[in-house]
Amino acid sequence: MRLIGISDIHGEYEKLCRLLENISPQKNDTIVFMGDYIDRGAKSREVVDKIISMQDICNCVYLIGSHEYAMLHAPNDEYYNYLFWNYGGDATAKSYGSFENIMKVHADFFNSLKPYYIKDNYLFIHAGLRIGIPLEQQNLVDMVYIRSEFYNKKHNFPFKIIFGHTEFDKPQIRNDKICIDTGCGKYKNAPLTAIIIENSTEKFMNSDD
Ligand SMILES: [Mn+2]
Repeated sequence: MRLIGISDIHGEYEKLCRLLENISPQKNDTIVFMGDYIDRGAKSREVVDKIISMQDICNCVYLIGSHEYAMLHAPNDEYYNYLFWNYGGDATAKSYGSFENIMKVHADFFNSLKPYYIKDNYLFIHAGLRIGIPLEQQNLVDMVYIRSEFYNKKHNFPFKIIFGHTEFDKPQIRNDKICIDTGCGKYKNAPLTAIIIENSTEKFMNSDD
């Protein structure tokens, strides 16, 4: 029984497939997909189809990322419309044939994404939490967009927080949090990294392993 986190795939279907092959998920494993499935890379639609299909193999949880948040709000909000089209959304529209097709094809998926997932003493989330505010009062925009105000400070939530959103050249491991975004989709040769938790031990695997 492994608890696995994967974040920030960004349309990089081949890297996702290689990483999943390396992980070789089994029936009792749980994979928490931590958002930013779309944008930048060429195969957003294939990425979403692939992660949905993983439900046939193991337990899957799907969280919302900043790029899904921007896509969902783009039609009715000028600011998120700007963010979507200026941070790789053109690749997603192309992958689905058009912007409108994204929700025609995968509305059930995009409307079902969760803000976070708690298992044992771990909390998985796309970007982080606003420190000093109780979990139940957190704002979704913070949970998908927050950066240094979260990752540069110690928090006292009763969880180790596994997050992505801000890319580093390797996983960032602190006592209270771990970032696993290694720049997949943003940099050509950057790998996609997973955290694998088994028997209270945290390991990392990536698409180049
Ligand atoms: Mn991202």
